[in-house]
Amino acid sequence: MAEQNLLSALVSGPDRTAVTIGGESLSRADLLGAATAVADRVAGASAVAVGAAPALSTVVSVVGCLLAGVPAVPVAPDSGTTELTHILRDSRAQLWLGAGRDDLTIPVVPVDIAARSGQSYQVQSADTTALIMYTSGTTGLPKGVMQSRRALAASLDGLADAWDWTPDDTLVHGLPLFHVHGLVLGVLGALRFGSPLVHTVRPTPQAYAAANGTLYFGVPTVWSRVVADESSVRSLAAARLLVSGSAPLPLPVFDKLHALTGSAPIERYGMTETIITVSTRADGERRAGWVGSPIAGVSTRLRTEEGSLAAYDGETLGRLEIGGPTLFDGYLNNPEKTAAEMTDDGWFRTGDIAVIDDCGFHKIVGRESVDLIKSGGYRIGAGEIEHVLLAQPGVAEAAVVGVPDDDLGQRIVAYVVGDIPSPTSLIDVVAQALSVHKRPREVRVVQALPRNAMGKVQKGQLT
Ligand code: MLC
Ligand code: AMP
Repeated sequence: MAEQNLLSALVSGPDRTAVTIGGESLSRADLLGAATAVADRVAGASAVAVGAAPALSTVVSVVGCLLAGVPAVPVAPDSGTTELTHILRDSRAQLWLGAGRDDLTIPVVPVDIAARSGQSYQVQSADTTALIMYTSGTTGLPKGVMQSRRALAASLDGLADAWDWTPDDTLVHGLPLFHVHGLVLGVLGALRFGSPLVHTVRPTPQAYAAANGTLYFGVPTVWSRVVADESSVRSLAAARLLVSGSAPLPLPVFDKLHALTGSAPIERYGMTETIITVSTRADGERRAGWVGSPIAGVSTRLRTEEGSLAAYDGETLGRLEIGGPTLFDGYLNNPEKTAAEMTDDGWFRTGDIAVIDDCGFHKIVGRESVDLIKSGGYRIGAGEIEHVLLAQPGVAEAAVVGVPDDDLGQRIVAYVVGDIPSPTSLIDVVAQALSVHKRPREVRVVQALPRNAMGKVQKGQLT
């Protein structure tokens, strides 16, 4: 079974450099030895949290958990205490892998990337939960998305097929290691297919240009910054594929990448709950604004508001649903929410509005809810931020929205009502309680929030 060897090239390929982060490298044999030493420390735990800094220790930790069959819970390195406490409590993580911090309530296991163990672990079943990845909803605190080894493997294999991803590729990116894009595609994909990974720590145009890769991953904000730096973008012309995902790629950025590198970017679409499901192909059409067709094994369908199937004519809008082996196994401790997002026949309701044309090409048009914001490719729930703001002295009401932004796609703006002497200090409050990328970029104090006759805030009037 393919999925039983989730990290197949790492465990059975010839020894060569596996991962380089910030200039420091581990060969496959050394990564396996160091990760096995982690597995020795965590084996038997029900779940283990990983302080997912952009460092080799994160890769060693996650691989160690996978070897031992222990679900890994990646945590943003700048998670504030409110977010961290919730994730640790909800996941019941028993250990923390990585650098310690003052607000930890569980034992810290330091990760030594120079440690080696030769212990051997049984190949885990495909049903085993590999990762519990926390992601924002429209309201409340982030939910733990349970991802099985089967789901990860199915998505990665579908993408390898679409992109002709082989050991001859050198993968380059600098994305965070606590989300699907950077961790699943960007690390586990490289270890599954045996392409060396160069992680640039930060996804800057200069670092991408210097890395000499063949396959590059970025969110639209990264590509928008790349095309603004002409010398960097021209040096990416030698790459085989530039791949964009996690948010809509603006048409001018697509066009500039095409013009300045000589080839159009690959766009692909996914979610924490479904992994990556739809993509354009290395050998297929690349159409600006469109994300391609379902990868092998994945099915999609569009529902109209009335619940019937929408026409695939490239114009009729519908709610996108996904079926197939890449789906998650539910939200941890939250069967009601899981049931609410699934259809009776086992498809996942993405919350995205899309059109599909008669060739099966998909275009993501927007989201059903204004309360899920995508900023810099990060998914951020308005409710989570409003909750933090409302707990601050003087804040009587709060409404958080995403407004269009050339760099970030959407920029978080908080509207607050109350007696607030220092509105900008509210930005730091959110950065410290949740995480830095969830901070509003702007706080606007207003006399009242626009409400309808029922008293519901009309967020459409704020964006
Ligand atoms: C600023 N900073 C503050 C601060 N204000 N720190 C604390 N408190 C404050 N009030 C500091 C930050 O710490 C940071 O410092 C610096 O300012 C810049 O922070 P930023 O503005 O947040 O970074 P920016 O450069 O704007 O980030 C852009 C970006 C980032 C593209 C690099 O948004 C990013 O990495 N996005 C990727 C998101 C992603 O991977 N999503 C995938 C989800 S999976 P310093 O020193 O650290 O620079 C998914 C599925 C799929 O969607 O389909 O892929
Ligand atoms: P996340 O759970 O963080 O992975 O965010 C998933 C959401 O990101 C999806 O539901 C989409 O709204 C959005 N998304 C991902 N990829 C794309 C893309 N290529 N184009 C448009 N939106 C995307």
